[in-house]
Amino acid sequence: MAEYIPTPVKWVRDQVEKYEASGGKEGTTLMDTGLPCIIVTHVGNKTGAVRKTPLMQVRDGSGYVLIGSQGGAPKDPVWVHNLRANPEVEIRDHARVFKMRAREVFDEQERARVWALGVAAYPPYEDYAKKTSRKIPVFIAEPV
Ligand code: F42
Repeated sequence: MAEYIPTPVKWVRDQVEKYEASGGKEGTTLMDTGLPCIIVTHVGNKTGAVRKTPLMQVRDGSGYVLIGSQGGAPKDPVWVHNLRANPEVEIRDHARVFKMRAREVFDEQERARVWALGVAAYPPYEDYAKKTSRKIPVFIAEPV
């Protein structure tokens, strides 16, 4: 198994540690919003290292919608590059861990459908989309 390299962003790294150490009982929401998160484990496209990224929990049937918003920043989060290169991911949703495959959504109709799921789960996604000219990448992770 490749080595895990934590994100340099402390509050995010701390959330991953709390979420995993508690077996999905703690650290499962975005700060004090009470909104649920998942942890996506993926492989760095440059280092080959194990990377772990908390994202909002956006259910789509037995799958999940992964939204590369990063708060509406001008650039895509780099986990997007990892998923494009290595689509095999693990998703931890509270106590359960699933092996999944992430596929980027390009079809406009499908994108509209899953974007609506995202905004319903986490309304600020809409504000983030307005804050940036980049097209926020959207993936669907489906059970393998
Ligand atoms: N981010 C979102 O985009 N969407 C969400 O819904 C979301 C929810 C959320 C909930 C809780 C929480 O704690 C954080 C949340 N975030 C959300 C933030 C998310 O977890 C990430 O921190 C954020 O999206 C930025 O992702 P990032 O992959 O750009 O992380 C950076 C800060 C990072 O870790 N960079 C590393 C570094 O050393 O600078 C490198 C990481 C990496 O993957 N490197 C690759 C490698 O090969 O190892 C190379 C990547 C490349 O191609 O350059």
